[in-house]
Amino acid sequence: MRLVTVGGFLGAGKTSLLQGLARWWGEQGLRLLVLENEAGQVGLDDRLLRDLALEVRLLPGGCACCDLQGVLVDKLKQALDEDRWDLVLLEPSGVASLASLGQVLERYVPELGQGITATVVDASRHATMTKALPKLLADHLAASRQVVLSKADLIPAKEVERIGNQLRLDAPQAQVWPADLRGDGAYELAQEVAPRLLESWAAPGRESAPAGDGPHQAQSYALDLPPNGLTPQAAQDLVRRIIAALPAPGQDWLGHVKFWGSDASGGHLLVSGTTAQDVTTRGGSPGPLGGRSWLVVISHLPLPADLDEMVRLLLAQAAPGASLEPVRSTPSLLSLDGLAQPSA
Ligand SMILES: Nc1nc2c(ncn2[C@@H]2O[C@H](COP(=O)(O)OP(=O)(O)OP(=O)(O)O)[C@@H](O)[C@H]2O)c(=O)[nH]1
Ligand SMILES: [Mg+2]
Repeated sequence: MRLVTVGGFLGAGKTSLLQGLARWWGEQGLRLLVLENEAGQVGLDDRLLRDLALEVRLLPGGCACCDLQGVLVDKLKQALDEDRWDLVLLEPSGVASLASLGQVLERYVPELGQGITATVVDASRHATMTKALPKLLADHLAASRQVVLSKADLIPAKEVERIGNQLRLDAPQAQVWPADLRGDGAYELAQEVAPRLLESWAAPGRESAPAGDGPHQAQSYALDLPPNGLTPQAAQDLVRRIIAALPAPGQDWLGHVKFWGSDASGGHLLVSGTTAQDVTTRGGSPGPLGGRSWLVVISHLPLPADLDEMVRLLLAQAAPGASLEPVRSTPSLLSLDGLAQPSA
């Protein structure tokens, strides 16, 4: 289970973006739980989201990063125990500090790491935010690798461009997406942003990242392993075989293949390699892996058209009974930012 947080100031467009993301991931077959934190006692956004047939749980009457910390932790632990969610989408209140949220997660729900964070910045109120709440804005930007510049329709294009450039300076680790989130806008944006969010799980926003270096192709997979279905050694072999099967293996191929899995006690394992020779395993020495796992293939060369089939075949050999779902059907373009190494 992964946690995706959609941060941003009050009314910036968090729920709008979350709706688009949820629709996109729902169509990919991911099982979604939404946690809606409302500063007010009554939830409205959760009703909006329930209309989309999403399971939504409400954390009303305060802020998840401070006064409702305990409630948030309980809800996340409950979701982990239920063991039926691929993604939990959290919308904190518009005044939540994302840095504080990250600390709460690390301390009380370490299974989730720092989660994945996107931030929505309201273009039409950017000037006001920088004057009135510069620390909150900086907090939101620092935590995120994907920054959505909403309400771009409300101000002149030149102004959108200027703010976008400013945000890229303020948050050099982030990709910035000017958008109109109304109507199908959020859903259309989600097709670009959602896969990148899942790819950035290994590289939290707060870490500085190498500068972008041109387009690369990436393909992510959600795997379902039988209980205890894959030994850590077999996971390492799987990554090695995938790298070896890519079109230009060895020195001519520049890329990264990463596998993430967990064992029955919640221990995590990250296997990654850039050549068949340098495949390494990091994580808390877990036992046999099972359940939801993830695989990401990133390449500077076009990925083979039959990559899905190839990966499915290699997975079937490594873990009979496992299934695999591409997180998006077409390989996406992303910059080298996505390749930042996770900490061990
Ligand atoms: N014109 C325009 N309006 C937008 C855009 N994105 C969101 N809105 C509107 O802005 C208002 C707030 O959007 P929400 O998605 O509810 O914002 P939020 O961040 O979830 O708000 P809170 O949860 O209350 O903090 C709604 O009326 C949206 O329709 C956009 O890109 N352009
Ligand atoms: Mg909202």
